[in-house]
Amino acid sequence: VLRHSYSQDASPRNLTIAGTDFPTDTWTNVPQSILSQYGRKLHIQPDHPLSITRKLVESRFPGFRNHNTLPGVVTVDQNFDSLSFAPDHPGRSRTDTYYINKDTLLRTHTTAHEVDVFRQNSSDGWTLSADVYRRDAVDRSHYPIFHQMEGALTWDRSAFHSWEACTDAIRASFERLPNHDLVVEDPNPPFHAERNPLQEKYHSADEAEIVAAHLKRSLEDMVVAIFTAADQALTASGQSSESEKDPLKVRWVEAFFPHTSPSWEMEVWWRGDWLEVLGCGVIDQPLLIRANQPDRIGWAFGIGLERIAMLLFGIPDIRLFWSKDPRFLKQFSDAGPMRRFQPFSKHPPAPRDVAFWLPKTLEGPVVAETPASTSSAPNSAGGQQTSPPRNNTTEAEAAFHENDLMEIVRTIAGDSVEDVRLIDSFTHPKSQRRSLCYRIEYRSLERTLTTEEVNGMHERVCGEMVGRFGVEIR
Ligand code: FA5
Ligand code: MG
Repeated sequence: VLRHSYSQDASPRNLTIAGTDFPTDTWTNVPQSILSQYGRKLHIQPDHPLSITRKLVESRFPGFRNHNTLPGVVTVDQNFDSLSFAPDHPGRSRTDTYYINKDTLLRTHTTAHEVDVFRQNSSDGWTLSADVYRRDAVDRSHYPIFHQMEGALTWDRSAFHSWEACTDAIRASFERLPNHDLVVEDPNPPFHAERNPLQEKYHSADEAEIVAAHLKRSLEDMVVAIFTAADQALTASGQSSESEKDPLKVRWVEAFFPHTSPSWEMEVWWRGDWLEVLGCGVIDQPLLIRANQPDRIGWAFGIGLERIAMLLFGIPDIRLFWSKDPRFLKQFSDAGPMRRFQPFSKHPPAPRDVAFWLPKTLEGPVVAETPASTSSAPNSAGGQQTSPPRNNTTEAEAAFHENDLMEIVRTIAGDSVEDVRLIDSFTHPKSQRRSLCYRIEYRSLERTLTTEEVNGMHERVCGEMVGRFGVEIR
């Protein structure tokens, strides 16, 4: 039943996106609220903090080609199949991803372009920045559209006569990297047979180890350089900075991506917590083979530009990046000097709760996320990473998924919502019915919302919950 509710809503036969018509089908779930933000290209908008951040990161990879204008509509093959995503990977699910139709979607990560870029040219390093789209939680560090930068560097193995010679060549370029004195925690072994395997079929241990060392050092150098530059600029302009309070600290955590192995995430210490800023690893060799580059070996990373920009400028709420308010935009300039964001008056929050009984048909695996924190991406599949495998059966589809509520709220309240979180859930001992209660924090960044306005939005949210999921409001 539920399966069809979105396609009924998105009833047009075609969706027009940036002037191109796409046929819709039962997979279509991209709402108008997302399409209306499509094509803003904040990462290349002059004087925008995301664009300033992008250029800072790019400047740490001299000689790399920078691709910054690839369109966001890609195929399932580009986004998943070509990257060795398993057929049942939860990232493919309609609860996590915006589908235009069963073959076409809004890219969920910049990795969607890796095979194409490598196919064109693999001998240079490159970066690629773009808007990416995910159905996700609502809070101050998550927004359904955000920006990533992909970066990659490869070496030619056929140019060397042995793995050893290739390893020597990579080591030589490794030694050209600058030394930093950053505090780095990296407690794990370079590979782990189960947790973080070497691609034994393709790579020697030495070769993969030196690629990984080059990767880690390059990324450590990037964060050191960016934060040092920001620090100097801020000190010069007499503004205090986060890093004055706390020295910059990073750590490497083992990770899993279908398109790299071994893989890691880098976390940066920020305001008393570890914040994940990027994922990376040794490129999956089948991916390079698909790109017609079987003789190359290399690394890739994917970084969240909002995460870095929030750290750099002290921007407290991810919605601000979308603001057209001059009080926000006027604070940033490509020409520098770099300045910290000065908050303008905060308007009062308006919390409203929605408590409801799930109908019998929707009981089953209620996918409720843990409360969102800044340190992880609560996209239920852990972003483009791996499982916890969710039941990907029709039953699981029919279950109420928290992201469905998130989207209803976003569609109705737009940027006037700051946070949505589960505050209570229980099962009635006799009837066995499940009850959930969510708190929705309405608050505009730009003005004070009136009580009537908030009540109006909240009534529509409750109405949609009843209409779409047949819940019973308590
Ligand atoms: C990926 O998307 C991988 N494709 C990254 C990658 C590329 C790994 C190349 C290896 C090689 P992940 O889902 O963790 O991974 O997202 C990468 C980064 O994007 C995160 O570290 C975080 O900085 C940022 N990010 C993820 N989800 C969000 C979100 N909802 N809002 C803001 N930033 C996010
Ligand atoms: Mg991640």
